[in-house]
Amino acid sequence: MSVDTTLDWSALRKDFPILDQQVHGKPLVYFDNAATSQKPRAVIEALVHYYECDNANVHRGIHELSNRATTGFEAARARTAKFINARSADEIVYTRGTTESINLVAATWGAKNLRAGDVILLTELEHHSNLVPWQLLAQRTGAKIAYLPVTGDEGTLDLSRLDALLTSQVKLFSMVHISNSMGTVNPVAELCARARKLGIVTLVDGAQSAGHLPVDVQAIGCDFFAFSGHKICGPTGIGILYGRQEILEAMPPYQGGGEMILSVGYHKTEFKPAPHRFEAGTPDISGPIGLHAAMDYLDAIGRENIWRHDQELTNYACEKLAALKNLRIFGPKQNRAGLVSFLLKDVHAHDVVTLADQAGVALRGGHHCTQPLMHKLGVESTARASFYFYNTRAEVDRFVEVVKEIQKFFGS
Ligand code: 7TS
Repeated sequence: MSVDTTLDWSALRKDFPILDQQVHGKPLVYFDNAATSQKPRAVIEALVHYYECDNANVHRGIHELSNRATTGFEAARARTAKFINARSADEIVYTRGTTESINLVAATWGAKNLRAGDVILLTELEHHSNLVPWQLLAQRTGAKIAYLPVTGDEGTLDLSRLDALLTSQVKLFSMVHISNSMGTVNPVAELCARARKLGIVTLVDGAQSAGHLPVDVQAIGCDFFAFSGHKICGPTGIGILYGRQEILEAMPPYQGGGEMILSVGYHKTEFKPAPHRFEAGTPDISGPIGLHAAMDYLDAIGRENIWRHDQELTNYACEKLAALKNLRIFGPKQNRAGLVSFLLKDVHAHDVVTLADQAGVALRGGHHCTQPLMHKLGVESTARASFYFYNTRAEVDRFVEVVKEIQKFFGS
């Protein structure tokens, strides 16, 4: 990856109006980026422009505003294809987010292709969004779920177990790219290659990766890739499902309704080809338009630069936290994504988060929708600081000071 060392990160930070405020009388330190990212002015302005100038329903009218809305809506699809290096815009399905993208695959591909006795392979790192849809599908079809295990507090996958798990019963291998609670970066290209050799369909949950490092679905070699607009500086309510064209074309529809049909009779309907077959009803139109602005914004910075910045901050934060006593850090020691989960001895994660909030520092505490992983690690919850390119080393210093104050408060 070539990186640009001349980037002015503090100038970029000024693009985010929300960051310039006080919370409880203290400057806001927003370290909850894994939950959702903040929005640059370019995205906010794209949304305002759309509603002030172009708002109309898509694919219907033959009037000027409808044409503009449709053009913007479809241009964002082509932009998304470029963002993840899909072969064609027809491989991009709009959804509400990562969660709906995965549910769509389970409800369509899964319902058509899985039978009793088949196996869905997941990893022990998965977010509930990549667990529960498969559990529901397994209940309906009689398929079983198997897990590639993680090793200890480092939260890395035990790849030595993969060959034994990739049996001829496995029909789908669905895996997280970057763990939202551990920061692990999984070798998804290698995992997909090993599955593909055996004819196993693959899905990558890219919720934490798409906006943080360059993503190339062809290089990864996955059949599906899912992510959310709101975690990559875009609006809430818009998500993406990438599907390889041949696989999308062979899938039955998701929801039924307007927009997804070619013709409807009282007893029979012909469906549009992918991706429109999967998009029933009036879609979120401003969402893709805002997302388009977000993707332009991120790629002007360069995701290889964002990745480098993420890693620098994470390494700095881990170094400073590791120097504190009675503090347990979770996640890999090397090649960690831009987040750190931790626990203070004898202090509940929620107390850490509540006191940090009083000091203006926004963290997240809880199981991070990875409850089985927390149980495996023998904890109920962790506190988590998650970074993005607009965060600074000075903010990490402030965060670590606040953690020290919390330790002092609890005498831990
Ligand atoms: N997959 C991963 C790896 C995630 O981190 C999340 C959300 C999702 C799926 C679901 O994304 P959604 O946009 O459909 O909700 N993760 C988090 C988090 O870490 N804190 O809040 C949401």
